[in-house]
Amino acid sequence: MKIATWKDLSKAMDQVNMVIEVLDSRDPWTTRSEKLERMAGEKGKKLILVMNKSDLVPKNVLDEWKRLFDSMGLKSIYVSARERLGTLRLRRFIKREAPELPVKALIAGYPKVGKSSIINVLKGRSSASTSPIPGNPGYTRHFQLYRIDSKLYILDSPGIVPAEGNPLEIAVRGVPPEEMRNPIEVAVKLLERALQVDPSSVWRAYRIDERDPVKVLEALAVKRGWVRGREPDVDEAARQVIRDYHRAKLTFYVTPSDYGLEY
Ligand SMILES: Nc1nc2c(ncn2[C@@H]2O[C@H](COP(=O)(O)OP(=O)(O)OP(=O)(O)O)[C@@H](O)[C@H]2O)c(=O)[nH]1
Ligand SMILES: [Mg+2]
Repeated sequence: MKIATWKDLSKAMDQVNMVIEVLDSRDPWTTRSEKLERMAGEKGKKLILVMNKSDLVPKNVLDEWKRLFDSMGLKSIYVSARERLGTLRLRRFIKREAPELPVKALIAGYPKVGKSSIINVLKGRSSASTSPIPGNPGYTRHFQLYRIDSKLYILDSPGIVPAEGNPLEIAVRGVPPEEMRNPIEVAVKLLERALQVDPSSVWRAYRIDERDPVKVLEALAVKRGWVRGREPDVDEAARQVIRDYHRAKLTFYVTPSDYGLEY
């Protein structure tokens, strides 16, 4: 799977005058990249944060994140590319924050936060290709410039996987589930996180009433009839759990207070 290197990203950033950092609303804090933000700052590029997938999170929680970012002096907005919520507002917001018009903006962020989907809703039709799972056909491999309208151009980019980032997000987004060396380890961490922040998330997704992540994987394998020899195929169940997080079948969200953040 191709991800953007920092060198590529730096070159792309030199060609624009604005950076749109896309975050997953389910966990905007760990899908931020400090390095990306620092690079934008050093290059003197205007930075805005877009929390996408807002359809998966209650509005009061989105407002909390927004207030936190406000208090940090970061300009942010939440949208749902899938449900086309807030997308007209987003277009106006980008233009209002733009240092000049017409503006060329780089859209960047972790894999699968919905960068290409945002371009498509802004354009009003599917131009940039998208995919549900990292590395699946349709994911973004190259930088490509899209004309949204006469005043707005957006440069799409492959996902970034910042070395300093959160290990779970890196593991989940940085490698296609099919290619993971140890999907069980990743799925167990993901399930631990899900059960910690929302104990009912596993039940909602699978109708499995277990609190131990390994038992959840075993139960899922049994339920789906995935066996290897006579043992439940826990590897397959692990990959499924990771895919289900991307597809938002297994879903949970965090709030600023989950990180002890105050504002
Ligand atoms: N629930 C929900 N899903 C979304 C939303 N926006 C995008 N998605 C889904 O998220 C997945 C990833 O979207 P992409 O637009 O391919 O994400 P990307 O950031 O361009 O991904 P890469 O190019 O691989 O870095 C797709 O399956 C989209 O359908 C949204 O607002 N809500
Ligand atoms: Mg993309």
